[in-house]
Amino acid sequence: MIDLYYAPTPNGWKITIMLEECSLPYRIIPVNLGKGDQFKPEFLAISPNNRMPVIVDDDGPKGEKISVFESGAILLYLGEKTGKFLPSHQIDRIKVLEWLFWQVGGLGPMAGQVSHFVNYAPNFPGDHSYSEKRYKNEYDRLLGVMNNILTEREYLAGDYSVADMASFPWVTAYKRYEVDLNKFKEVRRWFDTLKNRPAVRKGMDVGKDERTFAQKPTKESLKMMFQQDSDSIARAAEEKKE
Ligand SMILES: N[C@@H](CCC(=O)N[C@@H](CS)C(=O)NCC(=O)O)C(=O)O
Repeated sequence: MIDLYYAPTPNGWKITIMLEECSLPYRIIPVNLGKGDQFKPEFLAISPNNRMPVIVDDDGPKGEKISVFESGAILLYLGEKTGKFLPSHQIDRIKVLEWLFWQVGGLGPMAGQVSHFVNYAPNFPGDHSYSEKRYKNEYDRLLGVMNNILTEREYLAGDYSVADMASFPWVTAYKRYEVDLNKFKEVRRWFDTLKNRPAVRKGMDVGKDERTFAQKPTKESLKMMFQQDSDSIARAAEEKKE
């Protein structure tokens, strides 16, 4: 059985989508980010970056228990475990890795910053307009990159793969980010295809009632998520040792 440490956010959905696509049995362990579950010693032991998602598979390599953090690493692990959505042929595999790394190093972080400036920055003093524009431009550029490649291929790396599953959740937010997806004809086609996959729908629905990004954040949750620095992380690491 796989335990998925999870909150219903785009990085979490990548993994529920893959687990559903592979029909792997899993159990959700909720991580309440606003309340600081990500800093608890038992969580830091499996997620040193204090972020979800994380999986613990009690049937890992050689039948041993293993934990994996970082959504890209989890998708690779699950692809290798099941032999699904991650080609074994080297040339096809590297195409998937290119787009998976593009997502975890580009689309995800940039869309995440758009989300920060749209959903959370208004709770902090100062003029955030340049920052918001900067990340919205980057998000727009990355959707353009996606659109270009999708004129040549049905999916990001050829066949449907973990690279598509990683990218889809970060495109779903386009309305909240005031993006007209119809401007990106091929992304629209790709998005509509994925949206209609039963496993994608099921994965996105996991923990739907616990979603918080449309709600007004509390002072406590803003502090927990956006006022961490190396000192607070050092304190959490010390508590882990005790
Ligand atoms: N690079 C990480 C990013 C994970 C991430 O940023 N997770 C967010 C939720 S979407 C989180 O756990 N945030 C907790 C916090 O900010 O304290 C991955 O791809 O797994």
